[in-house]
Amino acid sequence: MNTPLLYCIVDLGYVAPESIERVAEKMCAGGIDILQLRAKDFSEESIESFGLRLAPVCEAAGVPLIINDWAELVPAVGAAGAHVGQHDRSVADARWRAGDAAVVGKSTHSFEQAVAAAAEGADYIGFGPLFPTPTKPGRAAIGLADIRRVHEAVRIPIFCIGGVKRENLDAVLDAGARRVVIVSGILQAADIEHYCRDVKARLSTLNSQLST
Ligand code: TZP
Ligand code: MG
Repeated sequence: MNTPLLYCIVDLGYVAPESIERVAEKMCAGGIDILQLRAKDFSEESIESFGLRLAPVCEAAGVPLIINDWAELVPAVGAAGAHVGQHDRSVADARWRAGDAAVVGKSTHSFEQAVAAAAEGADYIGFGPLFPTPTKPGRAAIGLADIRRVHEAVRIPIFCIGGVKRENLDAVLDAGARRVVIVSGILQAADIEHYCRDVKARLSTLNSQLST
């Protein structure tokens, strides 16, 4: 992957089905690097049709499309890859279903899970939730304390996730994060494009300082 920094999710818990392209277009215009389709409680057929609608938007913007949970839909949708959770199928199984060239990411909720996901062959990990979040109800927040340690131990891209907003971004970056996933902060923003552009600019500035 080409140094992705801002990972966004079209989450059907926040976005009405008829609005998914419009929301994805705004995110892409705001400079996001990866887009995930997350549609809990929808049928496989619905998710395939959502994916087929998002694929051309992502393709036009050069943004990889990742399908949450449904690795087997990656070839039909023409998506770039799939994302699995701790209780989903393995990275290898997801890759087998999604295709050899597919990107496979994994959610992790602790230092140990992060190290294990990298050893399992994940292409990237989500690490969190850092803060309590209504997007993942009932999942305990892990806080910021392990972010730096995870970045020292894990060499694949690490996307810090869970309750990250523009307002707390500095605290998350000060704790050692370099990349983030933001869901509700972006989907509930009055101006999605501007919000994404703002967060992306801060991530780009930080990462260019770190690499020089
Ligand atoms: N995995 C860990 S936290 C989370 C997921 C999918 C939700 C992140 O959403 P938000 O709204 O940015 O807290
Ligand atoms: Mg899952």
